[in-house]
Amino acid sequence: MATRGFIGKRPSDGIGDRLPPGQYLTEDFPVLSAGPTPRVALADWRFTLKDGVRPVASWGWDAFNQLPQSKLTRDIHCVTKWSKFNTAWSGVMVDDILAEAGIAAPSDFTLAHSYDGYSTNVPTEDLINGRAMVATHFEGKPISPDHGGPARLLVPHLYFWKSAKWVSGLQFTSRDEAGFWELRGYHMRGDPWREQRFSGD
Ligand SMILES: Nc1nc2c(c(=O)[nH]1)N[C@H]1C(S)=C(S)[C@@H](COP(=O)(O)O)O[C@H]1N2
Ligand SMILES: [Mo]
Repeated sequence: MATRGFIGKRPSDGIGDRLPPGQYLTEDFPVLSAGPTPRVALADWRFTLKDGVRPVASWGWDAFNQLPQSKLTRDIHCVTKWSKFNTAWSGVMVDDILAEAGIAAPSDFTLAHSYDGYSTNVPTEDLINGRAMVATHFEGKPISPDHGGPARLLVPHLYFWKSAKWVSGLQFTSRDEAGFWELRGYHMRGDPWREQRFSGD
């Protein structure tokens, strides 16, 4: 039959092929935080890049905002199963942060650290080559405190727990070290298209 090749495919309505398995689409923007929202005054804010325990570069708020600015509009996917399409962010690409620090990524593993004590590990290759940014703006406005302002990591192609809110820095590590949720059974990479929700998935 002429239609045989189409059996089993989802309709091309623009939703099915953008929604990873097990996810549903929402128009809201839920807030998911492990604890209370930390308030970080811009005067005290710093972003620090570390190679192991050694700091290699650090920026205060004004200096950080002078780095090259980029925009990313991406679909995001939370492990609690909501997805939101076309979220528009701007900030500084991890590629540009590394370039400004004058280094290439020194190891294959990265831990993102946050002002609330949260951390999450991300394979370095998921942060570079145009994949991830430290976002300061959402939909054209400064990111609200609940959603991670002043600045959050954005790794839109991985489950959203990898996008550390209130980010304070990136630390390159020689081994893959589990972060907050990864220590509690969540996946070390977290690819929504492979449903890498829990360790062992
Ligand atoms: N610092 C920090 N970052 C965090 C979290 C957190 O508790 N603390 N929660 C994570 C989880 S589980 C998700 S789903 C997203 C939620 O981001 P949102 O509140 O902007 O939707 O942030 C992630 N980043
Ligand atoms: Mo989450």
